[in-house]
Amino acid sequence: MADIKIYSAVVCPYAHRTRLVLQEKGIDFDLIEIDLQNKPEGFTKVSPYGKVPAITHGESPVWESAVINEYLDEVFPNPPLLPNSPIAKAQARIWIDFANTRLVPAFSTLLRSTDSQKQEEAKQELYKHLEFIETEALGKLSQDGPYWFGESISLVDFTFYPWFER
Ligand SMILES: N[C@@H](CCC(=O)N[C@@H](CS)C(=O)NCC(=O)O)C(=O)O
Repeated sequence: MADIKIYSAVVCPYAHRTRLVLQEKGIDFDLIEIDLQNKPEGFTKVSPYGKVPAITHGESPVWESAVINEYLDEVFPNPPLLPNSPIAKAQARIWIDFANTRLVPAFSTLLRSTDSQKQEEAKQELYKHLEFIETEALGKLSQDGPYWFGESISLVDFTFYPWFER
């Protein structure tokens, strides 16, 4: 039995973020697939918001994909997935926050809205965020390689990837 358990759902892009980080670090883990329509009894003990992903490390639960991923990076430092310097680390966190508070909400609104006027507004909002990424991130930070910060893959790549893939 692995020390790390991840509670995941095959359809969930947030859970994919954490699964990607576990794979990248080569961490041994047990995967527990959660049926989100029929959550198992006691699930809120490991995931108080009732959402995936959540992990347990030994007996300790951690939830929220961005928090889990930073936790894993601290506890399993190789390969490191955040830059070293405080300013670069702050930049990484700004982009992770951008994904969570801007890109993903715009994406979800576009996906879910049934009204054509609302769809159009959501599309414009999503375009605005994508253009911002293109100029402020890809145009400035990514020039030395294929990843967000150039040569090395980071938590920022794993944060955005499930939405870019979709
Ligand atoms: N902010 C959370 C979002 C997680 C989330 O929304 N997960 C969805 C599945 S993709 C979920 O578990 N939904 C079940 C529910 O809300 O009951 C994170 O980053 O981990």
